[in-house]
Amino acid sequence: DHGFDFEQLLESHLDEALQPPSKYKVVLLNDDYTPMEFVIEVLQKFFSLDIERATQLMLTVHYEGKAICGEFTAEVAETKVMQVNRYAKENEHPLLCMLEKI
Ligand code: TYC
Repeated sequence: DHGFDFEQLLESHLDEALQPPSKYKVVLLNDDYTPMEFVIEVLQKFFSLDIERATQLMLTVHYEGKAICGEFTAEVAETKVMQVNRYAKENEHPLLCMLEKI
């Protein structure tokens, strides 16, 4: 019939609600100018890494070109990317952070 299928609509909404929220990787990119100390500071400040982990991750980016800082829900990931890129700009460094959908 041409009646609206409420049962199917309800079922699809319930299915959707059961899905885990989509996740994003936050990726940090290398450049030739940002001081290593500044990158370490950023990783401690915005990703709650201790100084050893922050240094290791900075060196991975430095030698490999990029590295994943963490996996977050869309909203948290977008906020971290904005915070890092704004903080780098404020301090006049070319450091860039990006989102990668998983
Ligand atoms: N390559 C930079 C340098 O030699 C350091 C650096 C590391 C820059 C990581 C950005 O995401 C970065 N000073």
